[in-house]
Amino acid sequence: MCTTCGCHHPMGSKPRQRHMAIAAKSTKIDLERDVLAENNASAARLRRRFARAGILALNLVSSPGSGKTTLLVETIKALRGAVPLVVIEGDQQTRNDADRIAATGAAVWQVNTGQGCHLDARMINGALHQLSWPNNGLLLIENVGNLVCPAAFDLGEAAKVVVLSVTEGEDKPLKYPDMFRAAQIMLLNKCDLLPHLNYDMESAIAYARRVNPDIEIIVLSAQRGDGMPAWLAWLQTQLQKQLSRAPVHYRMRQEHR
Ligand SMILES: Nc1nc2c(ncn2[C@@H]2O[C@H](COP(=O)(O)OP(=O)(O)O)[C@@H](O)[C@H]2O)c(=O)[nH]1
Ligand SMILES: [Mg+2]
Repeated sequence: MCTTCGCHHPMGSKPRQRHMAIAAKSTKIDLERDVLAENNASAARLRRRFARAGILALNLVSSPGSGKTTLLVETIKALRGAVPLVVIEGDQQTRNDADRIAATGAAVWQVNTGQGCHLDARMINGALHQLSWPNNGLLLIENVGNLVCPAAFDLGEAAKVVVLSVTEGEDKPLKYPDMFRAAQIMLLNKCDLLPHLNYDMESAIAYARRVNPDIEIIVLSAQRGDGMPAWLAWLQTQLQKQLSRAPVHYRMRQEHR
């Protein structure tokens, strides 16, 4: 008898091989389920701690090069002194992005994932041991550049912010729907390049709304500054919402600052 699935097909027979393949596949699915369940539990713990401290955690996701770090640098410059904030940078290798953030004066911790294609909640927890918690402020997380795996991994964030640049083509929301479904807002970046491209912005927006009818959308240029006021206003609204969920003693501290 087959010890894996309990069938009585002879060794080496086609049905036996088919059963073995199914058994191997289900082991893989179980393992993935376990990894995600463990991550979800850690993320839920982080989310509760962020809520208690009035921290708005945002998880920035995109393909490599869409402008996440540029956006973070410009956001930090705009918020300097007004909102406590820290940054966690995720990349497979190098400290390049952390150095760009550190040059603004903001506190930052770089996580190198090596072979890993995404950040997970355990990495965020580890990074937070290296940073002071930005109570009543912002935790900005730049995920590894990749429109696939980061969609599945909750980091305890209040929202995923997907950055799509106009040089990537209109159809990315249709090709990578999980990411656009998981995001609360899409920032359509590099709009300064539109005059040089044959890019159909209406289609890009329609595709994003087809996979996620509730997604909020801001067209911007992190480099030139277009759309930045709308993005900063969105951040302020989210900060207020997060703060209104925090316990009263945190809110009072914020009001008396
Ligand atoms: N034209 C233009 N280039 C941009 C804009 N934002 C970022 N870039 C450029 O795009 C490249 C990748 O940006 P980066 O912020 O490193 O992207 P990341 O990999 O998503 O962090 C850099 O050369 C940036 O200068 C933008 O709004 N307009
Ligand atoms: Mg970057």
